[in-house]
Amino acid sequence: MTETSTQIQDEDTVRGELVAALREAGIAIHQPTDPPLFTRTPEPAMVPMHWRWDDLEEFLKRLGEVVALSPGSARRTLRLANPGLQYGTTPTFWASIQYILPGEVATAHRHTASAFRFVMQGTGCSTTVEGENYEMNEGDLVLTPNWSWHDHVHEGPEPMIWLDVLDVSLMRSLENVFFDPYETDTQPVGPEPEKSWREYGSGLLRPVGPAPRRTTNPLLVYANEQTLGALERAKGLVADPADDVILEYQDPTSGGPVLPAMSMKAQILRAGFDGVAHRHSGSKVYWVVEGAGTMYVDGRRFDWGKGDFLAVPPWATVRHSNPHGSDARLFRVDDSAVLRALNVYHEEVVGDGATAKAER
Ligand code: GTQ
Ligand code: FE2
Repeated sequence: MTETSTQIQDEDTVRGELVAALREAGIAIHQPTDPPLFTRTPEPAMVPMHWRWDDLEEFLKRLGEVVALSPGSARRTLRLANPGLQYGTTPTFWASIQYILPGEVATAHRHTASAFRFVMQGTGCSTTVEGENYEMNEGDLVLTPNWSWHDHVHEGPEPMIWLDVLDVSLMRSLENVFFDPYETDTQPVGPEPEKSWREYGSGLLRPVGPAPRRTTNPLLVYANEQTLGALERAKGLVADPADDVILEYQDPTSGGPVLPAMSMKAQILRAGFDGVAHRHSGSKVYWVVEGAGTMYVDGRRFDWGKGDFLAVPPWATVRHSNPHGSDARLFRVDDSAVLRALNVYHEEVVGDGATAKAER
């Protein structure tokens, strides 16, 4: 053995003893075998995913036959699980598809995770949020802000299907999951139906009085027809090179995101649109409301159609195209709101012509 290798061996032994002593004391030091803590750019465990409507619809029917909604049980849902993660659809969200049959009641409870419902199919179900009752019509976005009591009652003739997204992955990583069941199956409905919508739903006019200084969004429902109208108007603006026609649902009192950790967008990719590649901080989930198209995620190709879901990992490069003859419409939720609140949101165009679209 040469002198150098003896020294190294001694160093390894001494270092090993130190590491063991430190571990006993609840202390770590960087080890050459550790995975890097500071990667130059994010290296997400989350993987891009595509769930096709044909498969989901089949599973929903089977779920309806096999899983009963017994009183006190939570919800009947298909959870979109990301195989790269131990939990959730993205590091921030669990997206689920809820299936409720005529006559069923999804009983009242509240939790620290904020949630929303985006109605996919059906009619005749309503949700009550803190005593305000809202019909759930196709294309409506209905909020369940954190810690608000909520229950869903289905009085329509057909099964009802909607997308639920909760920021429960984030709550879980912060270890701030709280949950309360309500004392009865449903909560009483107050004297002013759809109160928040009657007060704030126009987005243009509001109840009189001093400007509200609020930290929470007072509006609980975003009706489909208003979204469609807004998108139609936005078609007259200059197209976004990456996203074509895109609008964010807003808190009408602040212009901020609809929920603290969730930014929702409505988007149209017009027939023939071919976007530039871009990426931004944070993860997102898409639902295809209408039409078909192609999404390239870090070079992987996903040909999507009506009813499909896609999940995009943080910082993945996305390129949209719609090579078809009719417009496609997407609903999306992303966690840019969290990253903006922490001043770490960044977005950029990727590849040729990647210039100053960056925002810090
Ligand atoms: O409808 O309240 O998909 O509490 C997951 C948790 C839906 C709900 C989910 C929930 C709900
Ligand atoms: Fe809930």
